[in-house]
Amino acid sequence: MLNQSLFIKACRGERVERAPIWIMRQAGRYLPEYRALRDKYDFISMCQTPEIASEITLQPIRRFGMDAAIIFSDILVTPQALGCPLRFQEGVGPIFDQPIRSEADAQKLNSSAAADRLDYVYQAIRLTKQELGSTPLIGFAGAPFTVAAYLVEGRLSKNLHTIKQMMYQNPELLHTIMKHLEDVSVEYLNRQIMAGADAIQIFESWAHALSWDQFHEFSLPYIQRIIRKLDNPHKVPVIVFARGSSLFAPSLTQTGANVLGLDWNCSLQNMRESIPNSIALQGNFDPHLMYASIPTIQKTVSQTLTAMQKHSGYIVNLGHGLLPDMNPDHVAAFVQTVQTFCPTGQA
Ligand code: 1CP
Repeated sequence: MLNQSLFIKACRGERVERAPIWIMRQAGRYLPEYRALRDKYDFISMCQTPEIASEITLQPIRRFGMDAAIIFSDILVTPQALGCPLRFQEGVGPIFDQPIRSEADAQKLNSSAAADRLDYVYQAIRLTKQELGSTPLIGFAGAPFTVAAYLVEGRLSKNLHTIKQMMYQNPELLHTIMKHLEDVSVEYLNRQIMAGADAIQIFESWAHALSWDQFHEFSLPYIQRIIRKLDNPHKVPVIVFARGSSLFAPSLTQTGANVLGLDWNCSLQNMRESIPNSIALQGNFDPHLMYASIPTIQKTVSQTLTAMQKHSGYIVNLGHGLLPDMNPDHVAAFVQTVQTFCPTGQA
């Protein structure tokens, strides 16, 4: 356990010399060293080969020295472990050729021993921990609704037409599917913690597509139950990231999460004032800031850090992930500005 690292201390709301930083999708296609590996292997093979997954996890840490690493994998490995064939198509993204849309489809989901089929992730965590030294490693899973969105739609869908239809026409079926995802996620996260993950993050990347009532029926209780059922002997911090956090953050404080990951729509300061200090905050720069000039990045980051310096429990991140066409030099400037930040008057 890396209790004294900046990141873990900030997750616990303890005072730190400076805010720690890591970035969603820090391992990925914007890095030439990732693309070099990707030219040789398909995405799923990279996830399923512990040595490669570990190497990709370490790439951004070597290049930029972020204050935490996140294990290279994908949220869609859980339905794959439930028996749903998954493939990634260039230019399209993840595809389930047999989406789950009926009771008969749902009966094929097999959650017993599903977490065992994800052993390659635990192995990747063990390997990565040996290399990381004092940098903490984050494990993760998708929240059941976000994962179900891909599993029911079959592929990335902008308006979630099919799963929303299911919500109104056959909500019991959706709950059945999501219950399988809940069960495998609990076991999967427990096993990641056992393998050495120092923190875990639950991604509810599609929460913003839900109405208030739908969020409280199809998202919140699942996240709540997953966190409650974790067997977390060393109390590794639990981060919940939701797009739509600007609306749903007050409810998300009821999940038992130690940290809330905020999207870029909300004011960090307003959130800090309304969310109890026992919960740390993570975020929430607009990812597109990476397209700005380096001086603009430096100025924007410094302004936020200045405004947040009186608060403990703050972890710098983007409000969503890095995109493939982002310039690594701008990412470097972002990380460096955070790590060398010196508030005015305290130089
Ligand atoms: O072609 C390639 O090389 C694959 C691109 C890629 C990468 C690098 C995908 C496909 N997934 C990942 C890695 C990944 N995905 C990580 C690794 C760790 C890191 O952050 O560095 C993580 C945590 C994820 C999680 C993930 N996958 C989410 C939740 C976070 C988010 O971005 O909202 C989601 C929704 C996915 C699904 C997914 N995986 C990949 C794609 C193209 C998609 C669809 C994305 C979309 O719907 O827009």
